[in-house]
Amino acid sequence: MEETYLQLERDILANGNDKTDRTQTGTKSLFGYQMRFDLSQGFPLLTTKKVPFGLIKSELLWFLKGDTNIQYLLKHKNHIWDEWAFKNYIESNDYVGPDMTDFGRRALSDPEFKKEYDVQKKVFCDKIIEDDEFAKKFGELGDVYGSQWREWKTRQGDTIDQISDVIEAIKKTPDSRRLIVSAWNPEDVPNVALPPCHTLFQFYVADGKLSCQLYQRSGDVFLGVPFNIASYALLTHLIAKEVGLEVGEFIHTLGDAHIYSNHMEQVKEQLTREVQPMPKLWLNPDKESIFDYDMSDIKIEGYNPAPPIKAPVAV
Ligand code: DHF
Ligand code: TMP
Repeated sequence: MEETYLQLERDILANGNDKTDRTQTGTKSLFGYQMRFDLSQGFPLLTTKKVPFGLIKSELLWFLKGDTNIQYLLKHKNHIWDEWAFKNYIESNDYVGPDMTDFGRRALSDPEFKKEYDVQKKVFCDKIIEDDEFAKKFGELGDVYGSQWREWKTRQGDTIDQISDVIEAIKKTPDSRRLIVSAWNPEDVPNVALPPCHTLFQFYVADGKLSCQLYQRSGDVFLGVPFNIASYALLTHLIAKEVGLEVGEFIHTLGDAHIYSNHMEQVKEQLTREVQPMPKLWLNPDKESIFDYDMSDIKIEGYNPAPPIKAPVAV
């Protein structure tokens, strides 16, 4: 299964278009790519580098709570969304520290600046955890996944809980061709920290198995995509369990699938490594609703990955 992901990396290295991008890092990219993962064969967590499953769990539980404030993530020692909240803070009038404009790129090229940046970001994160008022103001990422999934705002002023609705629909009309959750709301796109990368997903039931296909408009193949694969595999397992089905396939369809220019060496290193058997997922059998899980109710077993490979995230 992991081989399909490694093949994506190889295909981009061999045939990717050189493109500029919003973050000014530069990428090699392909448009339109599909990977299929048979979830009955094992859990698709990459073994050619260690992928921190704890962070994937806490991020998914955060989405499922409908939460869009990074305070929950920070309390779970998850820092994958820090930069996007920090950006809002330093651009506000409340921030009085040293100039942090363009911190993502400057931290990569200027070690003195990086020290200062690390200090300021730590101060920011500590304050988000300790000060609820501050967190309300600056920990909020806007109408990102949690909000669109659980509280999509309608023109009438109501909200739609797309996750609850899709679960009900899978139970009542498993053959429906409308089992869809959309995170892409054109009205909100100009106002969010980062417009949804995983844009829309659809479920499909056959032979007592639940499959899920994701359309991801933009995929950071080295950093984000391994998280996205594991996250949607986990979501499919959670929903399958609640509706009483086995798991089928996770189908990952990518729009712009890219490798950043500062991830090339890491990708080449990863491609020299040998694939290990896929781990297995354990879910607490006592939990019924997808909304009842805590961190300790979800575990990964038999995971023996190669060491992690560090790479800078483009902000
Ligand atoms: N922007 C970009 N340019 N790429 C992304 O993948 C991305 N992902 C976001 C938000 N913005 C993004 C949310 N998801 C990491 C993984 C997923 C993620 C954000 C960051 C990441 O840095 N992963 C590291 C480990 C981080 C850690 O241990 O704290 C990794 O090596 O997988
Ligand atoms: P973009 O909005 O300019 O496409 O930038 C978003 C970047 O973040 C892009 O490199 C894709 C990456 N990304 C993922 O790959 N997966 C994710 O889950 C998220 C949130 C972002």
